[in-house]
Amino acid sequence: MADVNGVEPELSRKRLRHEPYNKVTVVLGAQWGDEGKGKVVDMLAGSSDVVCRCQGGNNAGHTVVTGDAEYDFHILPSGIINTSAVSVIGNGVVVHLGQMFEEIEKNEAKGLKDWEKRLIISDRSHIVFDFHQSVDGLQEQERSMDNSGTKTLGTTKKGIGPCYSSKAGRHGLRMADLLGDFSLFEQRLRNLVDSHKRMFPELQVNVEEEVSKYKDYAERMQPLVANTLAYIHKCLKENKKVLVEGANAAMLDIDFGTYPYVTSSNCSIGGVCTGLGIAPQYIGEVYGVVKAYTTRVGVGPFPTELHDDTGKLLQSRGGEYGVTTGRPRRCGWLDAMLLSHSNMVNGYTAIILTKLDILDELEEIKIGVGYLRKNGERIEHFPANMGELEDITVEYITMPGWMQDTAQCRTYEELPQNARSYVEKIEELISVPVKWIGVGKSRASMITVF
Ligand code: 2SA
Ligand code: GDP
Ligand code: MG
Repeated sequence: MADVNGVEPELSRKRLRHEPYNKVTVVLGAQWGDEGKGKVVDMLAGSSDVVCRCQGGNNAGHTVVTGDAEYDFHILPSGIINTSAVSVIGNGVVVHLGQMFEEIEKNEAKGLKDWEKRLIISDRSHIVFDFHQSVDGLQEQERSMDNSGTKTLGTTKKGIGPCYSSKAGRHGLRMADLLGDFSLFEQRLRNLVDSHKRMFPELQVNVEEEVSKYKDYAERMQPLVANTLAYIHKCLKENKKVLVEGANAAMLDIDFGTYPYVTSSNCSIGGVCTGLGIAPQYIGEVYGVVKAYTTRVGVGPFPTELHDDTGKLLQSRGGEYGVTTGRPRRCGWLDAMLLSHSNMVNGYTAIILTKLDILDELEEIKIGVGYLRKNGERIEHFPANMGELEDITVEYITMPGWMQDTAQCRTYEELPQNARSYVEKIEELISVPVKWIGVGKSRASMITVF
């Protein structure tokens, strides 16, 4: 029977079944972080209308080098310097407000302008309090005294784990609470402090100071907070280009990373859906950012780690120091077992290979291609058990280096033959094409392969 408008049900249903709107492009770290996501996002932000962060907090450190300045972003999306794109901090992100404002001021001094006109923060995002950061430090101290073998995790002490614990424990506070009835916010804040004090009696918190600080933040945040879910969907319907910037990386993912040596969010593709409210049918390109070797900052197993001069060379040539904490990053060879695992989780449509130039001086380059148990038995997939991972022997292939400066190369053909063979070997090992290759920090130092 026709409906009130005289439309037959079948026709009416057909109208409701629309093609997905415009699709979202996603940039994800494929290893243990610091692959160069900031630089990649800056490159893609130029042709994007919206750039979003979906998870993590200011533990992340994303570097963007423009012609005249070097920016480091922690909580702000790396697209914020692009004046034609709106930056969104999604519901899956945890935000320390004081440190966010500090980051904004620091970047204003470097030339960031009019950010308030193009920054939107989700009303569902959770607040990281100072006491979450103190608890992060206390938990690390406890772990260092633990005799069960975990040692410390080497967190950034930005309160990420404790804040996500509050979220999962359902007593966390969100931006929507801050902008709602303040007396209710104050009461919940006091309760949250009390519950943390019960867990950590040595925790010092000046609650009165906190309350008055947040009263001030409530006013400052009013114009910045919005329903980002509705905003993103409106943008997609209007055919706008939405880019998502993953923070941390697949091997730090709370489910698929090297647990417990991970961060507390889903840094993989699932975190894009839950951390922004983007359904899988709207996900388009998924770019995996792969550093041409491997680094890890913090504690935890690292099968292809180098403890020799080559490791030191990668660290010094690559400038491998944490952007948030300044800690030296551990360095090692590229690991195809790890990348295959990461690709299974994220389904990369293409790889962006960064820092190829850092390998320029090496006579030989190795790639880890298999894991063997001590008895010689082959391990087919990346192990879940950290004891097992710590005990494996890595099987390598060795490729000849190119011993030439690649920093000036701007086309794939200009790369030395051995560098191209290295790239093609990576494509073959993980069965994903390499779309861009980074040969330097600057915006210009990116080769488009296809
Ligand atoms: P947390 O603070 O709870 O998220 O730490 C848990 C683990 O996650 C690692 N982690 C990182 N790894 C690489 N890069 C990160 N960002 C900074 C950077 C790190 C820095 O860009 O360099 O400056 O040290 C990052 N954030 C968290 C962390 O090392 C723990 O292993
Ligand atoms: P992110 O966390 O993934 O954004 O990466 P980080 O910013 O923490 O670390 C990457 C570092 O490598 C930064 O200092 C970048 O400027 C630098 N970088 C990115 N791509 C390249 C590249 O292709 N070559 C070189 N030499 N440096 C790069
Ligand atoms: Mg980083």
